[in-house]
Amino acid sequence: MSKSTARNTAYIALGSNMGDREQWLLQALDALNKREELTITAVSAIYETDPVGYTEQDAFLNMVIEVETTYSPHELLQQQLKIENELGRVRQVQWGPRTIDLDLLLYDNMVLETEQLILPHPRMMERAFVLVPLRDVLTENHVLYSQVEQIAKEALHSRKEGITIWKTINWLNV
Ligand code: PH2
Ligand code: MG
Ligand code: MG
Repeated sequence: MSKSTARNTAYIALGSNMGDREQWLLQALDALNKREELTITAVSAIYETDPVGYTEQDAFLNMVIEVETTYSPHELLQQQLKIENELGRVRQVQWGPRTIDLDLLLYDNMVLETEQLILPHPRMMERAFVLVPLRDVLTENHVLYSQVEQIAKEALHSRKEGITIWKTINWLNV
């Protein structure tokens, strides 16, 4: 099947705070993009962010990507979990250190609540470490765009949230 038949747009947040954090992010991008059913269409900058929730852990690198995919939301979630496992993630402490975390934020404008998956991601609007990179890639016609834009701008410029731009990558060159 040709990748160009992909029709759905999804946004995935990535985070890492163990080992070579950038390598984990890049390996996850690579693993996702290798799949026929998915194409990465936009990549945010990489941000370094203070840990939220469980704060006795190292700083994270966070980013968000936009993908076009023929996977259903649940299929996409399964693929994300598979990649987390392939990249050696061990779940120890809830919200604790992790090599790589992939969270499905948005899938088109879908609103969904099942046992495995809630869309939009239930905590995303409270998490500046998600909204700041999401603002880099979210299309302006998305229903959440102006809200995301406003919260993200405030969070980045106030510097209260401990979020700094760490690196911009050109996805086509990595
Ligand atoms: N992820 C968490 C908990 N806390 N803090 C930051 N800064 N970045 C994260 O990705 C993160 C977190 C649970 O997934
Ligand atoms: Mg997470
Ligand atoms: Mg997760």
